[in-house]
Amino acid sequence: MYNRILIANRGEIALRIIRACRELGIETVAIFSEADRGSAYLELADEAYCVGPAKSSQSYLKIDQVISAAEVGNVEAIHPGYGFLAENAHFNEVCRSCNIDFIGPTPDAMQRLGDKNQARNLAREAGVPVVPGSGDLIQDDVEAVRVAHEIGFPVLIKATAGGGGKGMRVAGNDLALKAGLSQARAEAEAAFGNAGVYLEKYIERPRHVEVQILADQHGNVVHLYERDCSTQRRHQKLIEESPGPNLPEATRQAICESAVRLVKLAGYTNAGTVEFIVDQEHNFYFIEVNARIQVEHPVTEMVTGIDLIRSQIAVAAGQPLPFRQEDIRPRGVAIECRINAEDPQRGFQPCPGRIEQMFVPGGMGIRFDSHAHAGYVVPPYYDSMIGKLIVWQPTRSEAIACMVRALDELRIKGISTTADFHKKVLCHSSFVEGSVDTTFVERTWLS
Ligand code: MV4
Repeated sequence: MYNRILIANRGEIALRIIRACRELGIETVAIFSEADRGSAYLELADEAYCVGPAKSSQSYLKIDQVISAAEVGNVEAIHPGYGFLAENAHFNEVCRSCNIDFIGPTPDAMQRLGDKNQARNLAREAGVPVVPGSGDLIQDDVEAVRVAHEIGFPVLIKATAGGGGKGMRVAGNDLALKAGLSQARAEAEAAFGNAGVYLEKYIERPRHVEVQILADQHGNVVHLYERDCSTQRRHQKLIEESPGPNLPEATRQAICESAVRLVKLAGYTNAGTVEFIVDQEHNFYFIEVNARIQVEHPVTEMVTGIDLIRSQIAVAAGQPLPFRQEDIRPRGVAIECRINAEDPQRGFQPCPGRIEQMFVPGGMGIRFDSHAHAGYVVPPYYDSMIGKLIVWQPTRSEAIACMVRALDELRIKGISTTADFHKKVLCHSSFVEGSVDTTFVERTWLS
């Protein structure tokens, strides 16, 4: 096992990883930008190094600066958390060439699955359902029109280097398809330096269901069941839960087994998520793989009892998974609400600033993963998430009631947060029924 790890991240996930390391007896080296200098959670690390000015492009994203901190800190491994450099195959490669373990998949697996079209082809090969669409990247307008007529409109144009909805265009006819194609290409070229696009049939009102997987370096792959992340706004997840509500048991098993087949074929190791969309008839389709730990990983931890960060570190260090698939039994229901420094009244505009007062909820089944506290100043430079409120209860209705109670108890003064908005969502009949799809928030609150 490692003696010393660098955490190439900030905020709640840096704190989450520091906590796991302390429990494992691993020393930690933290990094921070000038905007995060003096953040209280940095005190929990054994050492902390400044990697540059506030802007992430000049600090948390600077590979040479992060590697320098790792060299000076004399670490054996780097945990990238999520965002920043977490899915950067080049950074992953640089870590390895400096003899530092990257806590995540190999650069090869990361690259293969990071290309959405390649991942889609791999899914097909693994016998995992994909949305009807083009067999490969689209070469020209003529091919696009031919494919669209085969599968039927509306179609969705997707950038192969995309993700989180960037470079996507819906088209309902030939004309819109040709226009959308050049727009999507231009957007993808500008954002990712890769203009490759493919076509899929557009699935109306899908649910977003993703499967957590864990794979060690000895060929063992398990899934940790699914999360439903349909409660989102503009590709920003708001609420996540496990298990997926109203998901037939046979569908759940088929989705989870599909995820494992894909991960095995890809030679993927460490923790990862396989994303699916599920239509109104419970047909499921592979969408993409997230080659990292995700924000919403705690709901899976709560229902499986497995610490995902600890598991990531252990498998990166070469340990075999200490459990088999049949040992993993989901229990109860977990829900997570992302507490963001945003004003839902003003289109979820970010609200950085000083937290004047803060009261954190507690009691049975409640977990609050946050680096924030009274006196903490939310910097304007990074994403606006300041904490994650997670509850666990034996049943879904108890979990909803517990979350509403916890959100009532949570007091954050000085800045606006998404806490009250979550209460409205949780009390809405569609959420209570478990029938929310990815269009629910925008249809219901046009925000
Ligand atoms: C889709 C889709 C409908 N049909 N693909 C959005 C981001 C990327 N992860 C995949 N996405 C979608 N792909 C087809 N063929 C609808 C979405 C989608 C979505 C998916 C998951 C979570 C939220 C979403 C919000 C809008 C659209």
